[in-house]
Amino acid sequence: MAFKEELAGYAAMVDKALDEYLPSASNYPSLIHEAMRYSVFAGGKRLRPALVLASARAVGGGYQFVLPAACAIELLHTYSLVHDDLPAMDNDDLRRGRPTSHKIYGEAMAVLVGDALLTLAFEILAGLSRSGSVDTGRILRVIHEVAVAAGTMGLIGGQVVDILSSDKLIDRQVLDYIHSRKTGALYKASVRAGAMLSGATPEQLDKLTLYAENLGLAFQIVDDILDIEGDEQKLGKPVGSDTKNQKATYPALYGLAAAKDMARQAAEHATGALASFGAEAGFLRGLVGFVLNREN
Ligand code: GRG
Repeated sequence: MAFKEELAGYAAMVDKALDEYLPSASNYPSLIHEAMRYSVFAGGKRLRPALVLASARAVGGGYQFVLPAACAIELLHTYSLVHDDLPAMDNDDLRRGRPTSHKIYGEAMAVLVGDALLTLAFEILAGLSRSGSVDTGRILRVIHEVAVAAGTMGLIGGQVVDILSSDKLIDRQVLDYIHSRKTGALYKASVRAGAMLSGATPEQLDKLTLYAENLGLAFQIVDDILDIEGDEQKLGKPVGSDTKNQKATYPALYGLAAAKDMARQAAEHATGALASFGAEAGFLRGLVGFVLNREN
C-alpha cells in the first residue's frame, strides 16, 4: 500500500477511537468537552499515533493492543499545542489553520482543555489493563515512559529551556536540547510504547529508539526550514536570504543549505536504524521520506 494511504488508514483508525474516548459534547459540562473535541479534531497529521501503531507492526504486534496508547499520545500532543498557543507562552492566534483554543473558548477554558487532555491520556493508558490481554508490567513501563517524556526531562523541560532562551543567542547544544525534548521526546515515547506493549526485544527497542531520535531531528530541522521559507515567501524575499535575524533554528545557525544536508543525514540515520527489520517496517521507512519532503 502506498505510504499516504497507509497514513490515512492509521489516522482514520485513531480518529474513530479518539471519538469514542472523548466525552461527547452532550455530557455536562458541555463546553469543556466541545473545546477538547475542537482541538483534537482540528486536522493534525496523527504522526505520533501512527508511529505507535507502525512500531507495533514492525515487531509483529497487533494494532488492537496499542491503539489506546496511540490515542493517549495524540491527546498529550494536543494538550501541549493548546498550552503552547496560550498568551502566556507563544500567544498564537492560529493552529492547524484554525483559531486557537483560547481564541474561541477563552484562556481559562484553554488551560483546562490542556489539563483535561493530559489527564485523559493517562486515564486511557491505565485503562489498558482492563482488557486483561496486555501484560500489566508492560503497561506500567509504558505509563512511566510516557510520563517521563511529558515531564520536566522531556516536553516540559524543552519548553522551559525554549522560553528561557528567547531573545538570546543559543548554541547547537541548547538547540539540540530544546528540540530533542519538544519534538524528540514524544516521537521516542511513541515508538517505544508501541514496541514495548508488543513485546519487542531490547535490541529491537534500541534500534527503534535510534530511528525515532533521528526522525524527530529531521522533522524539527524541516520544520525550521519550512518556517523560514514560509516567512520569506510572505515577505516577498528570496528564499534563504534571511537566516540572520531569525530566532535560533538550524538554518539560522548553519545556513539553509547546511540545514537541508543535516535533515537528509538524520533521515539516512533513521532509515539505517531499521536495516535489520523486514517488510513490516515499511511504513516506518516511508515516514522518513514523508517527514523530509513534507510541505506543512
Ligand atoms: C506546553 C508543555 C508544553 C509544551 C509545548 C509541543 C510544544 C511544547 C510546542 C509546540 C511548538 C512546537 C514547534 C513544538 C515542536 C513540536 C512540533 C513541531 C509540533 C507540531 O507537530 P505536528 O506538525 O502537529 O505533528 P500536527 O498539527 O500535525 O499534530
